[in-house]
Amino acid sequence: MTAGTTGATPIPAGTTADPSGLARLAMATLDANWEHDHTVPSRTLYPHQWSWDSAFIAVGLARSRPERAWRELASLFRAQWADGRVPHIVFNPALRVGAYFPGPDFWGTAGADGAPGVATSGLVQPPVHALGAWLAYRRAPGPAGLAALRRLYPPLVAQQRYLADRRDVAGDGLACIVHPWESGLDNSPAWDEPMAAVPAEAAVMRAYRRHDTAHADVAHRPTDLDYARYLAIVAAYRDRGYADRDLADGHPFLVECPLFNAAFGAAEHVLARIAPLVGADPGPHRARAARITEALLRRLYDPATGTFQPRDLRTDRLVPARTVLGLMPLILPDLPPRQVEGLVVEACSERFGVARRMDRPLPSHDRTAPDFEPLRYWRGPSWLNVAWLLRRGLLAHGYPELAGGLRRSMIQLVAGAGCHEYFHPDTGAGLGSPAFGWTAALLLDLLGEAPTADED
Ligand code: 2M8
Repeated sequence: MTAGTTGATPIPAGTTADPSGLARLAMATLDANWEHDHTVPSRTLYPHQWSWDSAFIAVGLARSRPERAWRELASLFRAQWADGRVPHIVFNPALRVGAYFPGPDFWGTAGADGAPGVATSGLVQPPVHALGAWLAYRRAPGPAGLAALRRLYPPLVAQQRYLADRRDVAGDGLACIVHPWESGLDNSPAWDEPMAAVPAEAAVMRAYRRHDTAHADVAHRPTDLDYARYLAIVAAYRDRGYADRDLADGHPFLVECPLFNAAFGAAEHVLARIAPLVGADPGPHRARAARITEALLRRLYDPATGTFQPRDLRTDRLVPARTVLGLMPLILPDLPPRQVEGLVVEACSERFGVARRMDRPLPSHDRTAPDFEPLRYWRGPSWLNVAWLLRRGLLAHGYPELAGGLRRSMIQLVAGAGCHEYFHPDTGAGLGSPAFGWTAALLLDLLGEAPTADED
């Protein structure tokens, strides 16, 4: 172990502990993943454009190559559907069939009402794009950024309108997700209960060739049974033409997710800040933001645990798993003090280990849970995007020292292992793709700010 330059905690031996060396590594990763108008999350595992990846990546690009940050968001929003949904994958037509599974053939979105001219998936991902655009502008202010914000504002508003009008299946003010992929935390233990009710058999996967397991360790990825269910849910949505009418009648997966809805609310807060810059009225955004926070408190807060839990709309019950998803409402600036305190207690507990001096990185699932799996994707490993969001929440609510602890632990992970997709939550070993877009981008963002930076 060598002494680190980023604070008192040691940086594990590995790639480099030098911030300028780390920044160079991150920029080289982003450059290598740049593909004509967007950044691929990974050349091997995810060679197309992914929605929430692009939002995180734009924040890092704004620190290094601002012109690309705006192109990244513009290319994603060019694939927005007429109903306002921003697809979770935009397929690159230049890639061979089989470069990713499930590919455009399986999604079959071409004939769906309001689908764009390019091949996309029909799902969405957490709406962190307004936040991404706002932070990109803050990192690279100026006329080009302002012009880009002006162009992005209407599609960002349409994205919110889609979620509010078409995805509020329970009519309670929250948006529901119709597939675990929409949460971004695909195989989180949070989805075990709702997924168990989806009829499917692992053997179905014999008819397909999974692309992910050719590039990543099988033991680190979702199982065949998970995949069989993922495909069954896509097929159910596809068969209704990706229409959201009457979803409550039989769609196999309907969940209100705390991260997704925290992003939904945070987007309205951010749009209220963007609105005056582009000549729009911030008032409606403020009102919507307040309604979303109120709905989150009413529907997803569990006073017994002091944290937020997803609600399975098929059973109308809160899911018991205590995953990192439950901490995400901390990004809402108007979260009341009682819930803020509850979430900080949860974050600092043995389950997640946030501290001024963190001895282990933030896990994606409760470390003390029997189903905690340190190697399997979203069931334990540490991911930079959720840690970065949590850090923002801690800064927003006046916990700069805890935010500083998270920042150091994130930088240490990359210093020790490189720009990996995710990391072993005990050893910090790099897992998944070794050259991952949002890891590089968010690292650049962290390196670009003072350790005790205020929330912006
Ligand atoms: C992962 O999800 C995709 C499906 O969307 C996959 O496993 O193939 C998730 O980590 C998701 O959050 C991420 O956006 C995507 C691309 O990085 O990969």
